[in-house]
Amino acid sequence: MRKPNRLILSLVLFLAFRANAQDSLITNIPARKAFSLNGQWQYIVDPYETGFYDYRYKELKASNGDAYWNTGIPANKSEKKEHGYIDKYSLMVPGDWNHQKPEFLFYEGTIWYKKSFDYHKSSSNARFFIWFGAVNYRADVYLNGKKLGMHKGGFTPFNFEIPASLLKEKDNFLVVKVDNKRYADEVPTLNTDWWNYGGITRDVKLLELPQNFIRDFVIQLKKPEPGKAPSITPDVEGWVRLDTTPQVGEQLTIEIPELKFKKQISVTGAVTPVQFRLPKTQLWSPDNPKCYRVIISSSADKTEDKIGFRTIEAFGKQVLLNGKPIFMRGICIHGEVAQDVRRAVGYDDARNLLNKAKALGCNMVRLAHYPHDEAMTRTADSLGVLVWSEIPVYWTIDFGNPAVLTKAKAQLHEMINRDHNRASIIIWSVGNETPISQTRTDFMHGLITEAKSLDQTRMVSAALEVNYNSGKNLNLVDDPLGEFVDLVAFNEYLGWYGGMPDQCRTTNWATPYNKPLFISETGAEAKAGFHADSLTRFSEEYQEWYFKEQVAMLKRMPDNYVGISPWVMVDFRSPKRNNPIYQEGWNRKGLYGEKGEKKKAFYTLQQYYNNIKQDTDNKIVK
Ligand code: GCB
Repeated sequence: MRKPNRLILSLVLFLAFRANAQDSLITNIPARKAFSLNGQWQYIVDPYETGFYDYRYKELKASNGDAYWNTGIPANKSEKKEHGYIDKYSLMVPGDWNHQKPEFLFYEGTIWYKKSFDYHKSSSNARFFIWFGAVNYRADVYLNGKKLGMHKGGFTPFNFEIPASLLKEKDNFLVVKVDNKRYADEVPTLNTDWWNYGGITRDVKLLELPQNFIRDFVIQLKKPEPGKAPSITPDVEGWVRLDTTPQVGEQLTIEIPELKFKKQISVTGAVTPVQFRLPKTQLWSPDNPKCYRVIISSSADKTEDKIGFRTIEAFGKQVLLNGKPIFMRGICIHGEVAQDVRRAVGYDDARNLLNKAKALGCNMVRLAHYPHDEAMTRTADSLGVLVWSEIPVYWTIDFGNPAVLTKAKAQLHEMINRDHNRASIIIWSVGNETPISQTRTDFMHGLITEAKSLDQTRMVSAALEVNYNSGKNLNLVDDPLGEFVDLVAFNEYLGWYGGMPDQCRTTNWATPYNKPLFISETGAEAKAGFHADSLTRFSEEYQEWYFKEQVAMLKRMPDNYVGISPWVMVDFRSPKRNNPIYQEGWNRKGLYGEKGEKKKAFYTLQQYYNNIKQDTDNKIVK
């Protein structure tokens, strides 16, 4: 047989993971030696955008001394300065601003952050980047009076290159204008059921990299043969992206020391497809979250990651992990630490949240409704928790606006690129409860197609709409998006929104799509510690009854029912929830209260999951 030529091979390889030429994200940051810019930053609150615009509402000129990206220190005692940065006004980075000062609890608007730093370059031939884990929502970044760039999207990483000549040894003046005002044509839009925490909410780092560094790479098990388990010597494929087009003859080396594996690959362009067979390998799964150290090196650069190898697919009515059916015992999680009323960030928060899910008996989490901190997905890898990761295309986005689709796609790219080596992530979700119309379906279909073109090794889904009472006692999940997703997922609140929990006794669920069916939300509110009879809303007894009725109903789910992630793990802040006695600005659907108290319904769900776990021995039992 003739060998396929390299071009054809490359095209085939690119089908599983597409490297997009426009994507500029530098990934795998935790492995990079970087200069941390975390810590105290000085700030100016600027609700009127005074430091950004002149009175005619045009962006100020860089030369304008009143621009807040310029120093506020007067050159002499006569110079008029109406802004400045001092320690008295400081905020911790990373961290939302809302929890740091009482006066910021409900603030939405602009805050200017400023950090001064010295920097000693290790090499005279290096390139420099500033990298942000996330800034909510819009970030305008300036160094020493020069604009480096602007980014929108509150939950994904981004980076800007710093011209080497701009970076000084002493007293660099870094300013970030952070604006978290909500707009109808942004993603998310004006209306969400969570608090819009503002600020530089994740890590900030300065990266010093070689000229032709390794920007991004994918090393994953190949898309599975339909319905088949990977062999014990599984096939890997992916790509490595060098920053610029490399020299002829350049080689890449991929090593997995624990497997005594080493392979050299000739670079074929800025993006080099990678394909090889591993030696005998332990597959990653919740029961055995085995990750291997993978080292990638080029002549100029070297990086490494801890990667788990597994396959995942929707096959007929089932979801197969490493070729075997799994049932997802999930829970939805917001990226919030309720006890401290703040955004979650870093490994301690990630471990605490994921251990709460494990205590419930979960093997899966739905990270709602936006990409969580990278520490979360990395911790999920190491703890063996399956992950649904989502972009904040939530409710009523401006679906008819092509610019909004572009913004949503940008966030989709950043989410997938950051985490495409995480074994824990099995589902990319392109949105939540988007009301059906042709315009919305076209928009969402566009996102699904984009997600699949970037990564064909995972499932793509979204929380779909339900057609209530479409037959006698039958609720049908027949949202037209069902045709395009791999996993048909829906949210239902039978017994909380409309009716009482005993409605579950006569309700049945189905989907016309011959695909696995997942309940991505269900839940009822209860204020922790409030006890009454089970007919009393907001009592722990009501919530417990709700879950008991749900569990009984789940026993009658059709045979394509593959899992559930109830809403929600912990009570969370929401400005929409204003019952003055039970809510006080909190959505109380948590199975844990805001202080971490376990509500009665926690034990109902835990029991359900324990029973499933005991019964599930490589077969699906509801
Ligand atoms: C939903 C949303 C979720 C809300 C929840 C609720 O369907 O997806 O973001 O918080 O319902 O509590 O109403």
